[in-house]
Amino acid sequence: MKAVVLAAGKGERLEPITHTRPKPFVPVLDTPLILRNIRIVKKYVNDVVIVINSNHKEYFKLIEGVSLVEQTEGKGTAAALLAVEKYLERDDEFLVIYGDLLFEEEAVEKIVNTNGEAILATESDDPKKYGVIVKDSENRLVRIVEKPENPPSKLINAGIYKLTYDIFSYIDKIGLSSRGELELTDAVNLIGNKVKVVTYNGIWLDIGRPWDLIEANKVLLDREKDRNLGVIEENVKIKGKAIIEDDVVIKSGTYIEGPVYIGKNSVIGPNAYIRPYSVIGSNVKMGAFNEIKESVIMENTKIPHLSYVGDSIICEDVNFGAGTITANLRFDEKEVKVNIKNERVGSGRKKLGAIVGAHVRTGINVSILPGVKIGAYAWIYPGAIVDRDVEKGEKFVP
Ligand code: TTP
Repeated sequence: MKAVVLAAGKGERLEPITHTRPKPFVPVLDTPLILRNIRIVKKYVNDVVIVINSNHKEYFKLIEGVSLVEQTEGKGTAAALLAVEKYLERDDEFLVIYGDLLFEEEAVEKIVNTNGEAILATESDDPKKYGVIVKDSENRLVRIVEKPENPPSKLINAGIYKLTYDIFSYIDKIGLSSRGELELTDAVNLIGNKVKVVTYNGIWLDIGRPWDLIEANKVLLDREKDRNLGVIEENVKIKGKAIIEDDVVIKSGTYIEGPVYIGKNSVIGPNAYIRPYSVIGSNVKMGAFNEIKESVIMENTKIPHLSYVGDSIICEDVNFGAGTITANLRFDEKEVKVNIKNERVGSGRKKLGAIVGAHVRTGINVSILPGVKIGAYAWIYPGAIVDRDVEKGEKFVP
């Protein structure tokens, strides 16, 4: 069986993280999401085909043992699937998997072991945001209702399907959705009750907005086992679970409260404070008197001294000047909102700090307010209070 991974989206909602990488390359515990997913999927299929955006070829070429197909026409999940039509055989059954999902092996196992066409469903506490699944008493699909105001159930489309070549005749019959896309769910609705609904209760998250990345890393941290492959100097306190990779050095006076992840070659301390759910990538330098909490810090970033990073995402190769502080809580303690595609969107988090794109430089004494996004390559001049989003490459002068 083949698996088709749909990974040709633009990932605009995930900016500025996607200023420098395609969405499927966001890191979960320092591994690009797509590599984790391919590793899982390959246990069940003999061929993985990834549908990619032509602008992202250089990234996907680095993945070994997969076939790449470019989506050159149309927009939407069904348009993406059409790009692989000519690579599939008429009697093939194949998996279709959205490229921005975090899931566990059981999800794939369950759908592969179901006879005929199937859709994976999972329960959500906030079904309104997703495609809600209506099924009959024999667990057959009645329909998928996109983002309903009054969800008929808590069961949502988990973005993993087993389909046959017939799907292409249904795609021929659908038109563009209200958002101007060719949607796979519209074609699956036309197949109707031949499609079995397979319920899965394991880890499931779609990583669409920046704060989803903090959540994805948290969920995986909870599942991982302790391991310590690094060098821990004297007088370091580690409380709870810590995953410390090869060649990490934790310098004296550092206090770590798990669960935390520290990627290979990173140097922490002396005298740093690493709080729960901090995920630090490889080759990161985090020097003296820094406090980090529930944040994702990507590879090659330097936070040399005197910073506070809370509930934030700091992308790769960022350099923080001394005294760069992220604020993560509003005075009124209301939900932090973030600009996503020109709209103010509630993050669902009372605590959310900054989302800082790759290669950003901040000067000394920079303060960044909650929910602010800083585009890749921006420079923030010393003493700035960053109270609005900063464009990619912008020079922000106080
Ligand atoms: P979305 O998350 O709906 O779209 P996107 O990835 O473009 O993100 P954004 O809205 O933030 O710009 O896509 C769901 C999945 O389908 C995702 O894994 C990417 C894939 N996809 C394609 O392969 N081709 C497409 O044209 C679109 C829109 C999505």
